[in-house]
Amino acid sequence: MHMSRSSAIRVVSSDTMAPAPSAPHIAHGSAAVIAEISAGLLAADAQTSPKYLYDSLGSKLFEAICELPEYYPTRTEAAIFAQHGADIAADVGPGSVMVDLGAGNCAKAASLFPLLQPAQYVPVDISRDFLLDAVGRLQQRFPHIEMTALGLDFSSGFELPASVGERRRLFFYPGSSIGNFAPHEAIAFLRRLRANAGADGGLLIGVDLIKDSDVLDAAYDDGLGVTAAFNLNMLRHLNHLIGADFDIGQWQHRAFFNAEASRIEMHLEARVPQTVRWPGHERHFARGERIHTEDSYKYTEAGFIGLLEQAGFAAARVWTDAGGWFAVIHANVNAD
Ligand code: AVI
Repeated sequence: MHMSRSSAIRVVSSDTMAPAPSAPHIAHGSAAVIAEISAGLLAADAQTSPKYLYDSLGSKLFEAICELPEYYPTRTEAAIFAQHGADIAADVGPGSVMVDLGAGNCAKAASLFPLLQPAQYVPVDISRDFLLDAVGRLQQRFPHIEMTALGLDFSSGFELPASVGERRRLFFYPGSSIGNFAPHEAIAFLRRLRANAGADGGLLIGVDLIKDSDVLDAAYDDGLGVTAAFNLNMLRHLNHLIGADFDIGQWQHRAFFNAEASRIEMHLEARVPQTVRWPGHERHFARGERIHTEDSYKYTEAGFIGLLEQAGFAAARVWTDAGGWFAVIHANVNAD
């Protein structure tokens, strides 16, 4: 692996979000995006992929969610890193190639650089421009760490390019984002990481744990209504992408813990009967009918370790907070 004090930041591929508000009936999404969204909206139980929560306003609303008193995952995970950082770093070891999945502003990983001491940092995010800004600033603070930014959607499969060092790859996937995959999808995703990690690779991941449903419900339906705005903003984004005429005032946010499925479900519910139109299609929604917009799965420690094992990881170490609300897990590739 090449290392230099003034290593250039490489951007290997790009993908951009399309956030600006637009008039209904003008579609700005690609044909594939329009087809995917249309199929979900026309299904008997209407649903959309949670990735459409994240246009530029949606990303800002998610940042605001992370500041809410009710939304415990971000601060609980940060507290685990603050309390157990040295122990985690000893388990991981210095000199890894740290591949940060969904890096955003790279702040979480950067706060761990002094402890984890990676040789190379590889932030991956769908939002290339945002990433470039963040990595540019970071490279100045940490000139001895080689940085290679990857602008790509890693959720739908990826191969790491040759510019990413092959020895000791550490996938860093904090924030319990793994919970936004259904368990079978999570296993498939973890298997892809395993395949890209090499024989001496590993994974450092944040996982949200099952807890009292009142705590979970409040985290996804906060008093200030920020999560409601985050969810409703998806309709604005869909109007832009497929040229639909969703009237946001006619919809309301619903979020609740489904204990049987061990997941928070987020939905948008029609306040009144209405027909939504977009080029070539229309869909009638009865009052109270819902669009399922996101799931956020919650695990037991043992349940998640079982998932890791099925995906080809072994020797997991787990750190949790005193309340057992959240877990940070380090697992190595099972080389057997
Ligand atoms: C990004 N992801 C881990 C968040 C979660 O908790 O599932 C997304 C979110 N949805 C509503 N609030 C936060």
